[in-house]
Amino acid sequence: MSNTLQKNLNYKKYVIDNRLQYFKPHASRIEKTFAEEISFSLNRHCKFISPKFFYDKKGSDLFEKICMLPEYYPTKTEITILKKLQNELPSYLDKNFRVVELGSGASVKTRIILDIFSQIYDVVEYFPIDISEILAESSESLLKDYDHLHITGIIDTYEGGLEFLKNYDEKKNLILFLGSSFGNFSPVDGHEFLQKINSTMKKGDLFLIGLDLVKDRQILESAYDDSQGITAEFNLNVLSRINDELDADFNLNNFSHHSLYNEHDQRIEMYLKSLVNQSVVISKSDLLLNLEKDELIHTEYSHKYKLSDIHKLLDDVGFDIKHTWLDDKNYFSLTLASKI
Ligand code: AVI
Repeated sequence: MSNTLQKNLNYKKYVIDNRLQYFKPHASRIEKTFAEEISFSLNRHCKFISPKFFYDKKGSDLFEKICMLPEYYPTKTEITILKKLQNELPSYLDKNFRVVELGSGASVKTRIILDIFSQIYDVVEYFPIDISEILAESSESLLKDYDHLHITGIIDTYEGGLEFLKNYDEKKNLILFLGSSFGNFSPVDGHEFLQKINSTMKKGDLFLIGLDLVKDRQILESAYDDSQGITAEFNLNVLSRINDELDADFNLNNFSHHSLYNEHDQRIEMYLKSLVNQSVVISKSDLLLNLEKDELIHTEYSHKYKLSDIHKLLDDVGFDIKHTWLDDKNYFSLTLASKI
């Protein structure tokens, strides 16, 4: 294991036991605070709230519920494809791979990959990268179930974690980016992020990305506006979070969940719609927000792809596509790629 001076300077290492260690940046990087980002994004003509703010504890729990909804096909479908990989992925792996996951999982999906690795290797190494301390919780639950698992958690942004991984050692990495989380980036940010992943990879490393596919409007729209109203609750929860953390007075009854499929841009768009003319104070952002009846606050894009889009996205940043797996209905895709 390399321990370059730079790594020692930037990260503090926490060794829990011989199977579990974490790296955490020493000082938080100079990033805009939640209050500053909200002040910027709601103080403009086209108001928006970044989807990264959905995931406080309540938002993360609601997202888990969404994944189990009958209308929300992506999680279930990706799991069926991952199960198919049980026979096929090993042929792409040689003796020396570890699993790196962007977003930490103790979920079914991570476990399917760890099961595959457990068949091939005596010791399985797993590097989850996640900004949230949930990483610690999920790591412990995995260690209970996998005797030969060793976890190195990187509690940092994806970009920070990828930088950490770069030149870490000679062992090959299989980098997972599942769940079509990539679809929540804008096209420009997504391209930059793929470049970052590609530049982190050594020759021989592999990248497995899960992406949602273009399909019938009605299937897409009901996945993002379910009959139990969980997606609506998830969307509105970001306003509760702003109330709690930024000392604001959003009245949630004055907003509704609004989502639609924009066929031209191949994406679900989610908004919070103001139901009345209203003013909201966000104290910690120093903002008095005036909203007109029917005005929209944009909260999320969820892009959907054609296979040709996926190939272009990956080609453009210098990936060599090894294989794309689909489910029987062609709802979702998993693509394995290496660095050229
Ligand atoms: C996390 N991300 C991939 C989800 C999606 O489908 O875009 C977030 C989500 N938003 C509403 N439902 C699920």
